[in-house]
Amino acid sequence: MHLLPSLTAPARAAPCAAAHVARVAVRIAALGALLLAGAAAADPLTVKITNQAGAPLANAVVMAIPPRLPPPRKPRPVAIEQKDREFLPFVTVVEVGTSVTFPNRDPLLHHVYSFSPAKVFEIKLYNGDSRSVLFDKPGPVALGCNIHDWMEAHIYVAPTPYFARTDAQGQARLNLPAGAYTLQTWHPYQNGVLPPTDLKMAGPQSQSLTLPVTVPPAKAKPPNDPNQY
Ligand SMILES: [Cu+2]
Repeated sequence: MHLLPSLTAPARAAPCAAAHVARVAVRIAALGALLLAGAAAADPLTVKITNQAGAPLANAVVMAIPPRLPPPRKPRPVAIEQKDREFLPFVTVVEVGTSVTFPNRDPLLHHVYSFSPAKVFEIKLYNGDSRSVLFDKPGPVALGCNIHDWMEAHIYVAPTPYFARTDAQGQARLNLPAGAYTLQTWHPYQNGVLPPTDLKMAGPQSQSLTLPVTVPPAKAKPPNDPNQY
């Protein structure tokens, strides 16, 4: 019996199309206001990371993990280029579920691979565009090239949509809706793991962290020989 009103409701609403349009417009306006309110509620968090010597640490990943993740959205596609026999950029952070392509901009072949538990894959000798690789598990992924031993890059697959990478000044900037988070950091050369810290966002915040790193010696990059590789 209680189904009857909802079944008859559209029939009653139908004759007055103008009123229906107005109601939809009101709903869209309300949704817009809600979205604006949501955007306004996000506050900037600046995290400055230094190494054990007090120098700014670039290429560190900063992640803020809320107790409940927001509804999943379609992550933007990401590309990691190969240019002048190097990967660009050196560190990329993506959300779980992101597809990454590895366009080869060099006039020679590369062979990209990872043996990392978060994603094992290889794209055999190729040139130009690559197929895309889905990163569906969180964690670090170290990239190499089978042909060019010195080529190195890293992807961190983050379990949250809230992340940033530190710039040359060691600063990462995130915009976070008010609430509680666990703050996690990562760097490809970190010497030990920083314990996660609790973060309460209720207005703009900044934090300073020290992440000790051990940078391995750079691998020699031979001069380009067009007759070889
Ligand atoms: Cu290569």
